[in-house]
Amino acid sequence: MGGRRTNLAILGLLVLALVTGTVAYGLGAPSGRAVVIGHGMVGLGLLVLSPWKAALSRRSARRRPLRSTWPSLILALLVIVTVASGVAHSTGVRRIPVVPTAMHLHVGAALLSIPLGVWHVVVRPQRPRRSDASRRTLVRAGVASLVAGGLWLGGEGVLRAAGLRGAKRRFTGSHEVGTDDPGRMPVIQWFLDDVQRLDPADWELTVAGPDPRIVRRTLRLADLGDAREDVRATLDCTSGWYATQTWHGVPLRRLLPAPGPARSILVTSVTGYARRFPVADLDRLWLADGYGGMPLAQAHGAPTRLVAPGRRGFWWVKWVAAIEFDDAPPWRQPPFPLR
Ligand SMILES: Nc1nc2c(c(=O)[nH]1)N[C@H]1C(S)=C(S)[C@@H](COP(=O)(O)O)O[C@H]1N2
Ligand SMILES: [Mo]
Repeated sequence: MGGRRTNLAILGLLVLALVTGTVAYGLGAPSGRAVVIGHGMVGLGLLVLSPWKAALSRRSARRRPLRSTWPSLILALLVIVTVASGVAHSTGVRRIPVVPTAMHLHVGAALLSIPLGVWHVVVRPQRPRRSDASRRTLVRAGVASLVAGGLWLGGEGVLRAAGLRGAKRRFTGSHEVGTDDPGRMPVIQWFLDDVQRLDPADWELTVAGPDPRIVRRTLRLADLGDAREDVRATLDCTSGWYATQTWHGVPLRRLLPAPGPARSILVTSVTGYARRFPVADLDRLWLADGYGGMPLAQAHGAPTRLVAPGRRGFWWVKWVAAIEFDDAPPWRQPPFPLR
């Protein structure tokens, strides 16, 4: 394979990896399984091309002084770490030295590689040629996809044959930890939030209707009373684990007045961490104060947290302080929390 084509193929795979990885990160429903599988195939595709790319890089590095090649070396290292930690995660490795989980390393190295990758494309451009858009390229891409798909299936077979934890990962790629055993469930802060230790006796929830001037109420824990029901739901964190629990909570539909013209529901934590949901989710969200027959632990959101089946963990706001109807559309928020 020519050097130019190899480089373009690598670039294409890196872009695909970022897109599928980002989508997979937000994914909560099994219908998106193909994206996660595609993400794995792209990673394996990079592995397959790596010997060709390594030869090209060695040649290029020999022609240039070290001061102009070190950013490329760091980029190569970051991509290698990203693929290796992705493979490690898939096999079932969770803990590795220094970083909290293999998934943290995977995402961290990938994010760091973006600015270097952009720089690399700018200073070492590879122009596609008109002749690249040929049937031959299409056939090659098809063969490459088949090879990557075969490798992916082979890899899954190996995980199964070796009885590795990775064989049982969920459609999101997450591993089971602490199902029906909340004490074993990890405690995860998205980014910068601190674990809160709140006194249930003092807890107050602000509930505001479509027009806060008309409906604004304060609820206390005792008010949840008999409206609680059991919900079997899976908390699936983007750091690569999931746990299914029987949660005890009140459906938001029963806590909130009719949505009226509101377009979204804003759920805010005492810490300021917040997520905005479409009003259609009123029937799919619960305010929970317990799981498995016991009250929530403080670190898991006591006195109350949101239970959002079918949504990734970062939607499950802990230490809920306010639930408000709002005119803003549900998409008016960063796709992932920023704090
Ligand atoms: N207030 C607040 N709620 C939060 C978070 C946070 O950082 N702050 N992290 C979210 C993330 S990323 C996950 S995976 C779940 C983890 O819940 P757990 O700590 O009970 O396992 O809480 C979510 N709710
Ligand atoms: Mo998470």
